[in-house]
Amino acid sequence: MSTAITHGGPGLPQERRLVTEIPGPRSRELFARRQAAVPPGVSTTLPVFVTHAGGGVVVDVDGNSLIDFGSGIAVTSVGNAAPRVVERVRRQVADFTHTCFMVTPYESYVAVCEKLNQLTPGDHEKRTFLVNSGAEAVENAVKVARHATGRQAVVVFDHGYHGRTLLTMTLTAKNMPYKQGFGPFAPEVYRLPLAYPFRWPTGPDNCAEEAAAQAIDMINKQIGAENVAAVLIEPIAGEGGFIEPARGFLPRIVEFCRANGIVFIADEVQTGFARTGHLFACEDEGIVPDIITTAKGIAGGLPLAAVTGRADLLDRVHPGGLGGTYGGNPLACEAALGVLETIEQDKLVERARHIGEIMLPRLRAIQRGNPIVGDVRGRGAMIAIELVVPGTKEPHPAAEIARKCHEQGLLVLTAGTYGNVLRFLPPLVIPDHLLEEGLSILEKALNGD
Ligand code: PLZ
Repeated sequence: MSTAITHGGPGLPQERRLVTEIPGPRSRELFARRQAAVPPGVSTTLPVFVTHAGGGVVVDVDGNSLIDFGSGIAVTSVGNAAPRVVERVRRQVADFTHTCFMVTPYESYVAVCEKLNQLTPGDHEKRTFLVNSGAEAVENAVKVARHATGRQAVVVFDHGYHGRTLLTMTLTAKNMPYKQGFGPFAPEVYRLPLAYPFRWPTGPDNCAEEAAAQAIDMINKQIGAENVAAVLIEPIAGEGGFIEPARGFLPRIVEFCRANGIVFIADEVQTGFARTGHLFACEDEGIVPDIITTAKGIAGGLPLAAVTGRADLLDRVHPGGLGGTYGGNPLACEAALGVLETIEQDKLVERARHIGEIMLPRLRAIQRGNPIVGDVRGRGAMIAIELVVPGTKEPHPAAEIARKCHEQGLLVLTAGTYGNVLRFLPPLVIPDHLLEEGLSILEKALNGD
């Protein structure tokens, strides 16, 4: 194992380096221990055990340095062990680790909420409260919407992913692996078609209008708009395969919600915090959600999530109706403040756009030469390719291509309702040469080299 490395962060050598096969012998040993101690229900994408990570690389116990196109599923957008995050957390852990904000508060929680109220779309008066995970944020957003409207129904969309708790698993579209055997599910959840341009039956051109018309008709006819507490949607479907709803679809749905007293909730757990080349993906079409849920990229890897929304909705809930022991833990809040400083000072919104400008043209060139690539899509540093059987739209499994990339030291993730999407979520601080090298590895894997 390399002895030069003493800690992670951006100081790690920014290089791909393979010194054993992937996974190497130390990782295989640890994996055997893991198999005996951890149930298989918790799966593993790439079974190398990590010792350090930073910039655009992940270093394993065998001394291999892999290019990171995953960011721990869109979490370490500022990089792993980002200096401002490390420094703030280091200071905080020495001062105090926890009091419970509901017992005796501390300033950093309030500062994070102030920042989110200011930075999320819309200049109306807002409130924020903090929880631990994306699922918890979504679940709480629904609680608030139901409480504020006195209604029960929640509308979600095909290909949506919202979490693994009972309610958020119910809100999630895909059965395997998320729901199979875990029922019964929560009541009053209704799923409608999503404006998925690549797979819309009449083609992409009329997708937005047709999908919106169908959704609105189904709400009116099957649920009754007056029974709907909330419409919940990811502005880009993440786990579902980085599906950007056809332009015009989201504004139409928002307009319908406004006209019918329905709370519009944007789930920006995966898309938030500069990932898409905006601070929040809703900004792309000027969407102002009533409530926005955030997590992942918010705190550089420390567990934190937030519910931000219209003050008149959030203030309705009675004292004590919202909370949790760890929500807005002081370490996570300091990390979030470090993340927000980093995004601003290091201009990571622009950096995300730059990543998209490198990736999209190269992926489109690969698509022109390789008919297995059916679609190239995404924004900023949230980019995907959808694989098909050449000449058709039959899904072609992404896992085998991902495995070839892994063997070559490129960490990529799969996604998609049909498991045929390769998604790329590099840390926003990844150097350009690693992006280029990663794309070359991907190109070879797709070509079967
Ligand atoms: N909403 C839009 O993407 C989490 C799931 C990983 P938690 N996505 C990664 C897995 O297989 O469990 C996600 C999301 C959107 C909600 C969530 C849930 O966030 O922090 O995983 O609870």
